[in-house]
Amino acid sequence: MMRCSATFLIYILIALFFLTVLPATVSAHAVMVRSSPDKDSTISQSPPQVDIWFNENVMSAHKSLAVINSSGKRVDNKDIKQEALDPSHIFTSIPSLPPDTYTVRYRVISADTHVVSGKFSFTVEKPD
Ligand SMILES: [Cu+2]
Repeated sequence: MMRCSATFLIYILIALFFLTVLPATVSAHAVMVRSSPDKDSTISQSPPQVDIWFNENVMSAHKSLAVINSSGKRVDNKDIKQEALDPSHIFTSIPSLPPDTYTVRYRVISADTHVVSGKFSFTVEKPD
């Protein structure tokens, strides 16, 4: 009986190890750290492209980045690229954007195979 419960205790400890220690090391998926235009920024001129940088390299497969205007219409050139020498950087070109608030939606696959998606906005203001 003693022996049985000691074995049981070891199983509990092993289970606790996998539940607590392992996820901390495995779930280190990519996080957006910077963008251009900046998140929530207001700019006076339409930028030539929209850039996103992650804290680590992301996979080249299944990446997406869309720029959507306030009416819900997609306005980017649908030519997403990834920087060859820095795979943490994805970008897409855009036409000259009229004043409006735009939402950037992205979706990439982390090095740990987890899907990471998110969105942020920027505003192109009317020139005075
Ligand atoms: Cu992950």
